[in-house]
Amino acid sequence: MNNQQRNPSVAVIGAGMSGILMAIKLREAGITDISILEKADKVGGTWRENTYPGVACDVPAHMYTYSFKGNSHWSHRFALGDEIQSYFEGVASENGLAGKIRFNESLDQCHFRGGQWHLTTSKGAQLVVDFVVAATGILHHPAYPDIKGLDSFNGEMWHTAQWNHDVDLRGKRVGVIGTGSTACQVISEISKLDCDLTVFQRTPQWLISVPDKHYSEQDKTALKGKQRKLAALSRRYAFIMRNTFSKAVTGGKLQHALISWAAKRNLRKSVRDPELRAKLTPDYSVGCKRLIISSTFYDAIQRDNVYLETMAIQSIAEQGIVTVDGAAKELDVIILATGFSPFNFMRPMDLRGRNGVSIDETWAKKAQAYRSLCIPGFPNFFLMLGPNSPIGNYSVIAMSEVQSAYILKLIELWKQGELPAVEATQEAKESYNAYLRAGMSKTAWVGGCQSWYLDGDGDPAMWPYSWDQWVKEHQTPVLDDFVHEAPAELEPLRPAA
Ligand code: N01
Repeated sequence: MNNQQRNPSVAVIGAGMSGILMAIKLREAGITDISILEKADKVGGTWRENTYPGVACDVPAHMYTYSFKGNSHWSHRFALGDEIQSYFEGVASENGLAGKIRFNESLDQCHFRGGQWHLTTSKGAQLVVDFVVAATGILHHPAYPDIKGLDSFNGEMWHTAQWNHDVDLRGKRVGVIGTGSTACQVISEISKLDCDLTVFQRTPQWLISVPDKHYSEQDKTALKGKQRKLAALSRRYAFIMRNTFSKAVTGGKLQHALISWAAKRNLRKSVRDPELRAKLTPDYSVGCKRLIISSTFYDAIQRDNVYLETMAIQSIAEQGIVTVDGAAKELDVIILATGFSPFNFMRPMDLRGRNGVSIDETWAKKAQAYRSLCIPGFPNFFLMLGPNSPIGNYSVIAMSEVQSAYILKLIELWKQGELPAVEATQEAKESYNAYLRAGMSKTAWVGGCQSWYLDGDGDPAMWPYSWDQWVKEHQTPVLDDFVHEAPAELEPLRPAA
């Protein structure tokens, strides 16, 4: 069947970084029947949600932009969250998207019937579309720690992704649980306040210090309106990140040795007190957990008003936190810097593919996809930044650009009649995941630690190969990896427009 004449209808779920990108790219490809659903009242995704003190991107800002829209306004090498939020709002608005997004409307139901997707939104609206792109993000479901008595605390408590800006931390006894990337940013910032801060560390982390350059007005002016210069700067940073951090965690022996040396030296040089240094020294390989880029955390943890508690937490009580040695730390505020549940993806949406099979059933054993974005049994459904898409310490924007181009190629194949529906075969998914598994053994993520990179089976849900390999493998869809017979259920397709 040839759908050449058809302007497919596409629903994009989420108006964060990848949803904005997908909508822009769909329009550039001449696809105009686009519905964008956004659960919140603004674009921005993670940068809208995370407003904690010190929130910043630890990927250099000049490469944390779309390739088609450099930004001369960044104030620092590692841009602050509100600047990044403004950037995404600006791009959405310049591309005329803001007025087109259905804000405060999430997707509750998404069922495949009769060759199309039937959507029901939180406002009760019904939509029928040919394609769905779930641009719902990875790290957006706050993970609450499974600590006894969590709800019994009498003071204020919140997760970093739901920062309570009404509470002034000055003069308060504050406890932070966690020492991941988020915690390091929060602790660096709030330790400057006149508060009594206790950091509860379960596992120490490796940190790399990269100076956070400040861009002067002169620097910004020199880049203003110069898209080629900005693109060159972005490429330079991307080259450095790929050939250092990303290679170090995906089998590059020399890069791993260098990064390990830098992390260990950073700890040695930054923390003079041997007792504190011992507490901060991980017992696993560098890069096993996500490398933390911070030039401020070690200073912060050594401030007089900051205490590092390494005794495991036994419970949370009305007055504060009790550690396993029976000691109780009285607190006014507890901040949960305990990360996210990365395997929920688009859920809790009620997503059902062919024959009414739900995503929960499909992913009961493991969240897997073909090329991170196609799920067998879910035709014409794409998942941006799905399972195994994260690339160690690299820009998710670059990854999403490759994915959006690939999705458009698949839609084009459908338009050309090469595919009755875009659905990866079960075999292709299995063989793709075997290929991923084969690459994991040489990565740093299997270096004997626990991290959000690992799924319930302890397998890293990451891309274990190089960036170049990622790009190369998304150049041309392999037709044999897709279903070619239109199951009865795919009929009838809508008549040509
Ligand atoms: O979360 P995490 P995050 N009792 O999962 C601890 C991105 N990011 O929000 O290591 C005690 O890394 C847990 O301890 P342990 C980035 O990709 C990017 O910090 O499991 N502690 C750990 O210390 C990053 O990797 C930027 O033993 C408990 C912490 O909580 C990802 O987000 C900025 C506990 C969780 O660390 C997630 O980072 C910030 C418990 N029961 C974040 N449960 C950028 O700059 C958990 N912990 C782009």
